[in-house]
Amino acid sequence: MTKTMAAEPFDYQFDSETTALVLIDFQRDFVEPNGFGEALGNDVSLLRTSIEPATRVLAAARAAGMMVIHTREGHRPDLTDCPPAKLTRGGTTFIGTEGSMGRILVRGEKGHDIIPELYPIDGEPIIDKPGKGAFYATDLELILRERGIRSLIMMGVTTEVCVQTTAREANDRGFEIVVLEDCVASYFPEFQTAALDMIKAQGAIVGWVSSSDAAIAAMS
Ligand code: C5J
Repeated sequence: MTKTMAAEPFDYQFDSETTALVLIDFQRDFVEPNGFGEALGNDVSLLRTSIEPATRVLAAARAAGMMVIHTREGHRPDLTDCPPAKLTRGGTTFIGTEGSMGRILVRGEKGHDIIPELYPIDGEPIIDKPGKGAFYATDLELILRERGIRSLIMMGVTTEVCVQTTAREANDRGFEIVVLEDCVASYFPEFQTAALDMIKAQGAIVGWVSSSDAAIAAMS
């Protein structure tokens, strides 16, 4: 059944059978104190505002029987999948070093895992990605095509990095995307605004921008 979500630049129509909710990188390393985000000098409280609305959307999507997919950014313990250029960014090295939640952005470590508030349940695929985009060097596209998914409702952190990169990758592959503005967050308020503006500009050149309340109303 076709559903309508209030969105910008115009209402978005979708079918919950062919739509997946995608949660990008809600990992401890990004949103909890003492993780990678804070090690880079960021204020993680700016990201934490997205958690509460995201939990409500996640509950609504699960209740509606929609496909739910989670992603995590991180690397193999030997860091063979981490390009040297990424390893040394920011003027110093953090990835792979010991943090308060284990080795930073390394798969299997506590800090790499998803926050308890939004933790996956059985049947929800987790995509482990080495890059910013969730399509690069992963099986996300295969999983979506096998399920007949055509539209992605997106939440996660950070808006202008992994969320926007994934939105652009999805758009180029022919998927429609809707980003929920209060369920995505950035360490930089000006980047949050700019990234959302870029997505919906020029008649939804990348996709649509909506909100948790509008998404929940449409899913119910
Ligand atoms: C970053 C992300 N910001 N998930 N990752 O390095 O946006």
